[in-house]
Amino acid sequence: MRVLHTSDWHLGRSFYGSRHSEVFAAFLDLLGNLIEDRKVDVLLVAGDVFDTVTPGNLSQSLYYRFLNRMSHSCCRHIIITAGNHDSPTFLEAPRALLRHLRIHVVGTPGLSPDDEVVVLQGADGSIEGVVCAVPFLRDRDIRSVAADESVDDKNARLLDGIRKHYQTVCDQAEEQRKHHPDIPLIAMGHLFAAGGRVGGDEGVRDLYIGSLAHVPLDLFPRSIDYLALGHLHSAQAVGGNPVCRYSGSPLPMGFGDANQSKKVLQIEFNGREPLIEELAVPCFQALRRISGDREAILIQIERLREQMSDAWLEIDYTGSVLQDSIREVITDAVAGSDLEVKRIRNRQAADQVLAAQQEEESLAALDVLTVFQRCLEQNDVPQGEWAELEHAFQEILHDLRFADRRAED
Ligand SMILES: [Mn+2]
Repeated sequence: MRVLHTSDWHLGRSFYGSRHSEVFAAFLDLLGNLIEDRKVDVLLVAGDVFDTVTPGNLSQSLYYRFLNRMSHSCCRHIIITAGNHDSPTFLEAPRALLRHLRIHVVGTPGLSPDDEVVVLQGADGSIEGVVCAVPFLRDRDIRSVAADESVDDKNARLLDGIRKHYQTVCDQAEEQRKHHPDIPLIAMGHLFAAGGRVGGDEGVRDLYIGSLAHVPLDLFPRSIDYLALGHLHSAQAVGGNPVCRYSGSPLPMGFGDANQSKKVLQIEFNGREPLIEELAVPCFQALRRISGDREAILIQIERLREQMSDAWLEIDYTGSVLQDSIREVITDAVAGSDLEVKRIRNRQAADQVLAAQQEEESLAALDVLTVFQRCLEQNDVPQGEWAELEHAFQEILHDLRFADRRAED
């Protein structure tokens, strides 16, 4: 049995103000080709299919076109779980219809563990494997709230909730393979496993909100033969365990991970033993980060022009001379080429302005937590209290977001 593991497509994500649906379309074409060429039997998508809880029509159309193509392919099962970016109810809305195409969608943890167990059948109808399709677990899905609990209590309860959830679903899956001891048990998850590396522009803070817990690997039942994770955007085996993997996002999510090689993972099962192969996803849109003083920036742009590059650029001016005109200089330098400047950072100007007059900062350029930290600073809140206040603040943010989602759902 051949399985493909991917996650974090973030369909519809805009890139510094540009929508790049062609890139998403190119990726889904590639994925479809890989599945057909390699005769893949099962596709796992471990969360964050869409970037937002209300994906646009174009993103939805790409998604359904892909699923439609796959329903006519060799791929016998597609299992899609919701990530923290997805609306569980939006994903699940066409569930009954998709099930006829052997596409299983799990948005929220089910009332019964059966709802999260998918039995994989071979072409001849025999049982080939079992999947525990566990979606992103929200705080309130799994944790009972106690009065006056501390942050530590809360985390402990959250971890305990996650542990129990996996245990229940995996027990149910074990029940399915009782008479087939040689078939693999695959579990999915969208969470932050302890030992995972965060890199680039992942929006680390986002990853903590609502699910502060770093989930230790020993929390997962030993019956799992392969753990297919989503949430972190760089592909990796967690904590050196080769069968606990993040596939990572197949597309770069910002200039910060532009140099990472992006992947989808192929897992060939020999009995219960997974044989893993990383399949490279080519770069559909070149991204370049250029930094230096005026001279260095111009030389690098010239070089890219000579290569007829159509890269998107992020430019970081680090020269010691305050250059107000750096934007015009760069605009002139790329004029008439296919290069596209997405972002210019003028460190000198920024530092001076920040030092001189903090009020002049544009609020839009700061993230929410930074603003909150500024408030703590200005109100002389002792440093020792910051961690707990920040935690409480993030919890409120999470709840607000959840309420927004509910409203949108
Ligand atoms: Mn993600």
